[in-house]
Amino acid sequence: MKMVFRWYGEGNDTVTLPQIKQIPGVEGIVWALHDLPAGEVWPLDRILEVRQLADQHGFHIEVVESVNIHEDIKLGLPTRDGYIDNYKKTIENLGKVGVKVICYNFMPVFDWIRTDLFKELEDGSTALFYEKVKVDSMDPMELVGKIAANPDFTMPGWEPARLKHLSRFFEAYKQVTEEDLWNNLQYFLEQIIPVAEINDIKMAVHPDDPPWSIFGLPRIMTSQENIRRLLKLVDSPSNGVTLCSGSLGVNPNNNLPDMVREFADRIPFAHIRNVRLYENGDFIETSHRAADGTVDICGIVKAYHENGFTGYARPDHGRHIWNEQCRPGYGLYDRALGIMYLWGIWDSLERSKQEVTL
Ligand code: CS2
Ligand code: MN
Repeated sequence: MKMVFRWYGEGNDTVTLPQIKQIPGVEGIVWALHDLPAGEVWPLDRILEVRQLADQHGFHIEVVESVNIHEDIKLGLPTRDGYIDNYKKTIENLGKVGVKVICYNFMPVFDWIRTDLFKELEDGSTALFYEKVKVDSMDPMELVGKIAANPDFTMPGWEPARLKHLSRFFEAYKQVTEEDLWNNLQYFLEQIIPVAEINDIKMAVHPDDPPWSIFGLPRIMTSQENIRRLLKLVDSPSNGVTLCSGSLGVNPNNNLPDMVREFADRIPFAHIRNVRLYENGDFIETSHRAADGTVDICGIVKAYHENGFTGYARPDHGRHIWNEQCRPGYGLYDRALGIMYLWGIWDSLERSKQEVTL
């Protein structure tokens, strides 16, 4: 397990590289050129700047999250071919600096969605929270209206450029079924996977968060069965998955340790985090400790260990603790605690293995 840590870049993150350096066992940063809109080619000189900065602190930049997919590709519009060509050029440029994994998602319009960014937990810390009934009853046009009334409205993790076009997107997706989305994903993968192979890069799709349809939009990266289908769309080691325990884990039917076992050799990147699911379908993000949430973190790490996992892993989100002011879900403290918990499980499993073989 190669530990990495997401970093949003100089001036764009409250966490600094010297701070990350002091978290045990972190070898690389997970990065992106966040200012570039989806669909543009990532220029080599910009990529090299990141490498130089990371080099100064002894970090590798082998994992990128995300190279976002232009909406026209997901919609299957005729204009998609130009954007796919750009994507291929970005893969080539990333290959030149030694990038090994590109995480991306195939969610229409929205990336992750929550109803509260700072919901208080029993201990006074805060975390990202999802109130099911609120999202289920929300009219997406209400959101469009809110954005129109307040041009400064943003959502963390969302590209402002996309927010401006919400109503157009909702209109366009009315025609797109789940099967259409599958076809559009296949079309995209058939073109880019050969380029990824040549450049020694593994593409790793991130599951949908939450893993069900919202606002009537289709969502397909939601379950074990669907990940199995994804891997068969193009049967290549370069077509893989970012197995995110927090995203998939809010559906109690998703058995994460089982997924790790089944997909082991197609998981180049693991996101490991915990959530607490309530009976009414609400959920809140918790510390990584298994007892704090409903995701079987110990079982997941054990499954990775048993399968000799040599891919990259990151703690994904954390709570906001000790009054840290940070990007929602991306503080330093709780993610660092999460890493120590993951190492704790991992190292003790390693030790037991050594004792057995001695
Ligand atoms: C994050 C995602 O919510 C999460 O679990 O890891 O926002 C992730 O960065 C993107 O979906 C990747 O494209
Ligand atoms: Mn994730």
